[in-house]
Amino acid sequence: MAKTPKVSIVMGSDSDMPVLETCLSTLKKFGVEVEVRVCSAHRTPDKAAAFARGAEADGVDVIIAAAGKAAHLPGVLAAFTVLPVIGLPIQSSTLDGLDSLLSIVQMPSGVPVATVAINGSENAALLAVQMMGGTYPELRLRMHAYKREMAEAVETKDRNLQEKWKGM
Ligand code: RP5
Repeated sequence: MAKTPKVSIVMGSDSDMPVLETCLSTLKKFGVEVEVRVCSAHRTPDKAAAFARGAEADGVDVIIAAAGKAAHLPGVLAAFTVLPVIGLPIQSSTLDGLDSLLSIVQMPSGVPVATVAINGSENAALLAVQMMGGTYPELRLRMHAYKREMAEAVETKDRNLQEKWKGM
């Protein structure tokens, strides 16, 4: 049986889950198999290492790792796997997510983490789909359709605004 595309969404705490709902639903819309895990680089470091080490054998194609504050989870997972890791900085209560963003994006050479915007949940999912497009042709086709629909939606908004303000 052909393998289905699979993404692991890993978050540092279940308090991150509200941000990840969009990520989850976007991946589901593309027909991607998703597993959702809580795993902390600081509170459960051994689990984080074991998860990342086993992800490839578990059939995971891409890992999306979300974390806030001193957000080391994406980098730690990337250290233990050759799978692509997308880092999703969570907006924190004290520094507005700038702490999370910088903790995730400033990886040293040799261990990349593809970082999306603070709370950029949808883009994390779309980037994962695009990364898997070379392996799964149906995902690439769906991404083409997604881009067309997005452009059509903008054109509809443009027409509606022109109509509304005509002659004013
Ligand atoms: C990080 O610390 C988590 O990713 C979360 O964003 C933040 C706060 O975690 P909780 O104290 O809410 O569990 O590890």
